[in-house]
Amino acid sequence: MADFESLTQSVISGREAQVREQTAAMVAAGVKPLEIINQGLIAGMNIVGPRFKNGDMFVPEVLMAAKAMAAGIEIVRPLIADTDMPSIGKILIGTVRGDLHDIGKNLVAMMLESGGFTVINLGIDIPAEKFVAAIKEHKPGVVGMSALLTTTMLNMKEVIDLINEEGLQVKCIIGGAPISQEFADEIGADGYAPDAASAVELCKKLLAAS
Ligand code: B12
Repeated sequence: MADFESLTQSVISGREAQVREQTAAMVAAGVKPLEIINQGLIAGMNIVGPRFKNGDMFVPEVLMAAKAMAAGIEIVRPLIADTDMPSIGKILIGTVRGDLHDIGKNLVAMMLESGGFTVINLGIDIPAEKFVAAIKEHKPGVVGMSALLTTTMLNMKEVIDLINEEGLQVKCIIGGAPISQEFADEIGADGYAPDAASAVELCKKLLAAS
């Protein structure tokens, strides 16, 4: 049977088939599902996050690692009752209206999931009304908006304005290549993070403070 260390290594190297095999072998050997997730699968992504942030890993490798981790989680998830799956908070995330870029947003979503958050990923080209409807339905602690174009980043303000108009209690964070802390302050966002690993830290900080 594979040990946690080699499962973690398979996640880091993005070896999806191997992660599947090793996870299934661990399940068959009676290892607890949550231990497989925390000590094997998520442990791998916890190493990938900082490596990506430091420039030691690149986007394609991170996506492969995240995909490999997700393949393992798929095997284990049915064995865990919903209530046992620990979640440290709910995050809603989407790319704003007019913008079709989603690689970075999906990385953020996957990193948040591997960090223990429940993530509702709305997708791309999401108008303010749709963000607001989803906030009412899912009641997240944080809503994350992504934009990669200097034209669509202006649509982030629309979302924040509508959230305020409706009096919804939710922290708003923003990100994407053209976004800065200065812009976040300007449109009244609660936070900005330059990359996926920092986004996880930011969400933890905001939810701890609320
Ligand atoms: C891939 C790509 C595309 C793909 C998108 C595929 C997809 N599924 O996403 C396609 C080909 C579809 C595309 C289309 C276009 N693109 Co384009 N694209 C890119 C490119 C090369 C890479 C973007 C990317 O994925 N980066 C990698 C990810 C990991 O980085 P990231 O998105 O920045 O995300 C990180 C952080 O920003 C942060 N983050 C991201 N989102 C969030 C959200 C939150 C809440 C937080 C906290 C953090 C966070 O964390 C992420 C991980 O670390 C960039 C160039 C570049 N260097 O950025 C151009 C770029 C963004 N595109 C550009 C343009 C102009 C276009 C088009 C208009 C081209 C055209 N003429 O048709 C169209 C627009 C389509 C549309 N309406 O959106 C320009 C934008 C210029 C500008 N300043 O506005 C860029 C900068 C290229 C350039 N130099 O001209 N594009």
